[in-house]
Amino acid sequence: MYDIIIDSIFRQDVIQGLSAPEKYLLPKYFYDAKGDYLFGQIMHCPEYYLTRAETEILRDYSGAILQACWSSQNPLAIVELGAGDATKTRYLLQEALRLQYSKLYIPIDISENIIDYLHTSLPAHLPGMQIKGYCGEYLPMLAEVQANEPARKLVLFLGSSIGNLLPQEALTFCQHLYAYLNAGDFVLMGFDLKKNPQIILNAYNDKGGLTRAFNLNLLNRINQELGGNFQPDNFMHYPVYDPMTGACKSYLISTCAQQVTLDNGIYFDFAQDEPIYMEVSQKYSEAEINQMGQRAGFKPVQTFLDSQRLFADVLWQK
Ligand code: AVJ
Repeated sequence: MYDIIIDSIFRQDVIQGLSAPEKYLLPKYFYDAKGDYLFGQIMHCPEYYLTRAETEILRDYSGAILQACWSSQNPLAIVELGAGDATKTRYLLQEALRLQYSKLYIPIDISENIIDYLHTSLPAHLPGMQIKGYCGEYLPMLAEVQANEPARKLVLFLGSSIGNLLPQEALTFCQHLYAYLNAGDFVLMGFDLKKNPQIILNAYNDKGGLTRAFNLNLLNRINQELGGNFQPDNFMHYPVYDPMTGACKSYLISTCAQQVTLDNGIYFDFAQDEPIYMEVSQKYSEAEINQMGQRAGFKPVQTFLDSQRLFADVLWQK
């Protein structure tokens, strides 16, 4: 009879990426259990300034952000795309409770683990806040939230997650986001700013080797889940930053000619010094951010910067 082989999306994406003339892997696959752990370590390492800068913004300006969204008409639901452990968001949610501006938090995350974790861990920190997690891809889940929850929305997209898209793709994402929202809804989006290029490069090349391990972990994940035989030691972590375009790109470079196979017999040949494009972490100027918001149709409300002007949380309204 027939062998019915149902490939996982992960397998399909890996095969597609490693068969392409310019090899690539998708950064969303960094985040297995080990990847989540390593990213948590990266967020605390001395070179990775992004998390500290945005935490400062939310700690200092949550009140101002919420005041700018205030309306007497109807209550606000706070929706978050890619909630993670919501450490930074807690400042905003606690302030929203204190001001009685919102008592509904809707985290959207691709990880079931994250959603379960938020449902169990958050209530103790946020008495009176209702938490309704949605598990899935950002925009389909946002459509579902829009169908189920009539409240006005403040949609959070923090941490420079938008940076994993190239500027053109980011604009398209913002246009889609705009289309899914109702007139009057708000978006608070986190952008990493262009700055001294060495500071940026160091953030993706930490001395402790966490970012290196984070990238190599995706090869380990392919070994574990797809029966691959990658030898991570045969790949070199190589981040580059282009101060003109603002693109910080990470590559893994094959240090020798080698072949890697998956458990289904599919194989990939690597030439010596051939790169795998792993991730872009795009940086923006304030002017570029404003232009993107406007092109997507949003009205700029206010920009919030940390004291060192490393990072921007930008509030837009539809
Ligand atoms: C989670 C996409 C914001 O690009 O800065 C950190 C991921 N990669 N170090 C970023 C990441 C390497 C991070 N984002």
